[in-house]
Amino acid sequence: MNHFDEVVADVDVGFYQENGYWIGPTIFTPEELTLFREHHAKVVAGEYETGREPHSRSIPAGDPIDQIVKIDNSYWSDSVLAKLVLNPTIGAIAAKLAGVAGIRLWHDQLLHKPPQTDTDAGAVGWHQDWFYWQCAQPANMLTAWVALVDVDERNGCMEVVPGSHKWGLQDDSDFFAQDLAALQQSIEKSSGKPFQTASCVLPAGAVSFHHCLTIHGSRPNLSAAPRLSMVLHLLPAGTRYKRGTPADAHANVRLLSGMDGDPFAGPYFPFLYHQDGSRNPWD
Ligand SMILES: O=C(O)CCC(=O)C(=O)O
Repeated sequence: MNHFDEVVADVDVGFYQENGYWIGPTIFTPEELTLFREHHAKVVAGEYETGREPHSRSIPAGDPIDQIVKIDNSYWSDSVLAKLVLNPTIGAIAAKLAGVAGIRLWHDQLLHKPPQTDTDAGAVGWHQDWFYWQCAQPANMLTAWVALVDVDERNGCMEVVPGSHKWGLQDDSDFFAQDLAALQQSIEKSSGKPFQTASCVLPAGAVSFHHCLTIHGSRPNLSAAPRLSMVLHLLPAGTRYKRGTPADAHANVRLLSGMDGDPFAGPYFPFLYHQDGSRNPWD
């Protein structure tokens, strides 16, 4: 029996399939977390251990942190964060939840949500991840959200709308929207469904998973310390490029030949896990 079979039971897979999310186990030790937080802070400060820039960052290094910092593909810049992002246990759990043989990285997202007592600027607007990823099909992708500190409602933990992965694609996704109430109203109107949320409360080192069509977002951080996390956007092996969708401008499309049906594969989409055991990060 593989280790992940002990931490994700069939009942958990059923919960994920029914609700579009699952609160997973604690994966990382306090010692690992200390190291991850140090390297997370280095990347936020623009200190890139590998000498390579991340793919993108929402605010330049050195600017005052008065809004959420979002850095994509931080693992290019830091080998310690790369170990977290390519964690095979997370990959194995994701494969089991999604019912697939192998899991690759789509891209990572380093998040630093500063304390925001006087403004809403730390919120993450309601969205479905696949709204931004329609170029990758089928829509069976998922996300692993790793807490580097304890997260709860006080510091703006992620909230999901259970079951919303069955509502189909909504047009109103907006990660950077700050008025959550207005966005909720608009999604409720277009979907015809009432919005109920569940909080993803996690101790440091634990991971939650959500389906790429699950609506999620988060409120501002009302605590005194930053909310620190690493987000692993994951790709079932065999996911292919669909040409001509509204997401054709996604950065990952530029890493392919451009042919309709190209597999998202190769070194830019490293494996976290494959059930045949022949996992090769740079395959
Ligand atoms: O961390 C948050 O509040 C939102 C993260 C998110 O959008 C995601 O994990 O896909």
